[in-house]
Amino acid sequence: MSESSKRPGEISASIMCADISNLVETLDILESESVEYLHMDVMDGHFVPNFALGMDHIKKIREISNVPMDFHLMITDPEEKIGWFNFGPGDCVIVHYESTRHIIKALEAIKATGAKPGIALNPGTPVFVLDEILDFIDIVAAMTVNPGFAGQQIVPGSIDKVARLKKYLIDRGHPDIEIEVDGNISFENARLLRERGADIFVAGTSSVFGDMDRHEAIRSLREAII
Ligand code: S6P
Ligand code: MG
Repeated sequence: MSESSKRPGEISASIMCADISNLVETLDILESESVEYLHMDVMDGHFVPNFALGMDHIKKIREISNVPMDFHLMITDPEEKIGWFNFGPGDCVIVHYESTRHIIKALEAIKATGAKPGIALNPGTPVFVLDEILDFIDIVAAMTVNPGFAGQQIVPGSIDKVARLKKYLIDRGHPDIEIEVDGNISFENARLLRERGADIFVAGTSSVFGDMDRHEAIRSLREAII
């Protein structure tokens, strides 16, 4: 990637990893540090073997924070559930390629809300599945762990996959599509992924919600993704 074509790296803080007993304080810190997105993991216990962030929880967080939301829907047949949420301009809404037989329908339903549509690829899903949907997306989220849980180790090969994804998007005439990376985005992995073309970094237990002071961790992650 040439330096001139580089967009600023952005942070999407994984709310599933935040300590619920200090949530208001944490949301204030994220806003004061100008974190670009709140990463909202939604899990249905079917597409992934876990549950996360229900509708009431999301609604409450919207009332407390002005930071735009980056929804990661790990749910089966998302096209049937887009209307459950209150998505709008400024938000990103990412659905999994593997979660539906009607992926274009899901992406069109997201677009109609005014949010940016995105597609997530599991570590085992090849980049070429994007061939027919490039005109329908603003973001590709490359999962760097198998979705379902925080605190996992990066899947080997996913750093190289981001380099291949970046080249693929440029070769197909879509350099404008942003690349998000999600899973074990440590300061070091963030730096390596930035070099390979990632734009949006999901910050969980490996960085912003680790042991370091929250402000210091956000600033260190920013330095890694310049
Ligand atoms: C995992 C989920 C992620 C995690 C995040 C956790 O299914 O999609 O967004 O919340 O990756 O980060 P970490 O640093 O604990 O892996
Ligand atoms: Mg996620």
